[in-house]
Amino acid sequence: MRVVYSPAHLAHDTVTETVMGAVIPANEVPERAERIRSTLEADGGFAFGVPTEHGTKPILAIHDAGLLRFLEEAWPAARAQSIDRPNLIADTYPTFRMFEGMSPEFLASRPETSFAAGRAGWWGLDTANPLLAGTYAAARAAVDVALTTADLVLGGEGAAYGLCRPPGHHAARSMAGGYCFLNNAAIAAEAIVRATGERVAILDVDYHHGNGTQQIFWRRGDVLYVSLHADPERQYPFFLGRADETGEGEGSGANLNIPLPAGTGDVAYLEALDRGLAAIAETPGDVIVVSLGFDTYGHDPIGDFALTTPVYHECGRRTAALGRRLVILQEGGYHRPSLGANARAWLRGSEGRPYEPLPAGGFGELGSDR
Ligand code: Q9C
Ligand code: ZN
Repeated sequence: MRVVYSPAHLAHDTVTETVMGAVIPANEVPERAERIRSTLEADGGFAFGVPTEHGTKPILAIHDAGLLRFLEEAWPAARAQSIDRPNLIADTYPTFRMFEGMSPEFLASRPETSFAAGRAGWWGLDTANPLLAGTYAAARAAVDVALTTADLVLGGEGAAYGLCRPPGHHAARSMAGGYCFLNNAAIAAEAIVRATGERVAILDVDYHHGNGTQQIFWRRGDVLYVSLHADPERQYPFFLGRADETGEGEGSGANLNIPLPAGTGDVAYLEALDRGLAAIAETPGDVIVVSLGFDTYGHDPIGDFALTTPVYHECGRRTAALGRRLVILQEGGYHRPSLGANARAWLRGSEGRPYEPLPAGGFGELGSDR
């Protein structure tokens, strides 16, 4: 399988994040992508390539120009305003309640403010999108990775994998959040729709609901969004991801959320996956964009599912069994020692290659027997 990877992600070198106000070591770190890269390289069955530059046009087909401008300007602006910190994280966000009773027209006329910390709140959902010197270049490179992966599939590959970092599915049209800045999968899906004129399905198997992807395609009938995720009753992003969110207007019925309980294991997960795959099979189209997360793994530090490494192989196999072409893009997954093994298992399954567990201690696989 062809793999697209860019070292630009290394400069988005996050160090800390906060959980309910407490500072903890960052979960979304460069080591994640490096673990996957080295395991796939050691496997020998993956051919690595670099992304080609696609410019801003495909990004602006999905995102507000103001968000992109903010991401580009934020770090230099923070420096110019003498915000002397290793990274910029907002602490004030314009929740819709701030504007209660004010008209949409009035709201649309509000300026984003010029102070860097205020702008970060204006364009952000939460504190989990730290801006650093290398963040903008990394986010742009992740988009190029996604678009190059889509190009490979449009060019005839049955499946290709984009090792995107930072991830993308929490980023909405005008909002970054949840470790995400630009929505790699949504940008790729839109590019495929425009190139083929056909419907595209997005299968989101990250542990978290992809609120950004749902928002972007909410009123669109040409992009089906199917997501398996932790029930937002107990998990981020809390305010979207429920089963009764099915799309509106042209997009009515083109959004399927499958929220799952804590402790979800291999058997229940495969049942839910089959439901999602059945919905995709009912919708015309030849390409599936997979938002692939491994925070569903049993040892993930921020998840509460109980999946094992071998089940990722079966998930890849069942997804490929739909007979559609696959643009597979990396999203989350934070148990670093297992990331390579889990990605390798999923991708091998999707190619019809046998699971063949890594030798114990081989490439850091843990829990293959769980
Ligand atoms: N600091 C993805 O998996 N909440 N994003 C973290 C703890 C945000 C996860 C709170 C989790 C975002 C792509
Ligand atoms: Zn996630």
